[in-house]
Amino acid sequence: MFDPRPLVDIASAIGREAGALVQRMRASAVVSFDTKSTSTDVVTAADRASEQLVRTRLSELRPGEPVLGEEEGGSVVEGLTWVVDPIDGTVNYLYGIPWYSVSIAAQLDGESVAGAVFEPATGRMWTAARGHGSFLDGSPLRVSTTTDLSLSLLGYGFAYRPERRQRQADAWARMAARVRDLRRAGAASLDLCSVAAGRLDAYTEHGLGRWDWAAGGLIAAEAGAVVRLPGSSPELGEDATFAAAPGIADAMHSALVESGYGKV
Ligand code: LIP
Repeated sequence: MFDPRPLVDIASAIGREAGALVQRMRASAVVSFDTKSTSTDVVTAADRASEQLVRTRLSELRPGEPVLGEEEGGSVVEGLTWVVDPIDGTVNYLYGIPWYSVSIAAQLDGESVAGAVFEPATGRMWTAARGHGSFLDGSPLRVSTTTDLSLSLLGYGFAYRPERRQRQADAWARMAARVRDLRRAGAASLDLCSVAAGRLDAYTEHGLGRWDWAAGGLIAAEAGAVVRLPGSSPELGEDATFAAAPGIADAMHSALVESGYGKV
């Protein structure tokens, strides 16, 4: 019987080491950056150094297994693939906002079986192995027991393209009166971990990379969340990621559709 837990140990150890590098680079130098898809989509030298470290360690510990990373690319193949976001929440990192992670997942035929999300700024480690639960620093995680949409806390994000951001903002304006409140924290992996911990009752975002959700989506699912990954909920948008406490998942999904979120 396949046991994914050893893969969590590898992801955690490498994530912690890469996180220490990221933190040293943040502390020792003015963070310079380049841009990618738009002028606000940034990548720093630390992103690149972190991914190179993760790739080097994986080649040592798991020789021959492919890696898909945000900065150097790759692809998901049959069998085992490692999926890496070297810094998730790069804009937060650039501004010195301590809410960013190193996210490493192992996927089997494209489905996450092990994941670790490490917070370099705090040292907190979020983990999950498929079928074995999810944890924060070893303590079990469980989603919230919320059943009232109007008392739910909804996390969300924005696209980099200004024209889509405005359409998304219009949808969020229509959601604002239907939930307790909204939170935009800027790191998808940690938003998904927040759903797992009951710190958010739901989270959704368009346009995430596989590296953004591969570990955090498993952590949320193993904590009892309803998780819908890109391509599984056309009503929310082909590129939508959605995670919610089961008590409000259907009501939140319906409210988002009614707000026009699925058509932004
Ligand atoms: C970020 C996500 C965030 C999203 C940003 C960006 P990155 O990932 O974590 O949720 O809103 O646009 O995609 O680029 O920092 O790895």
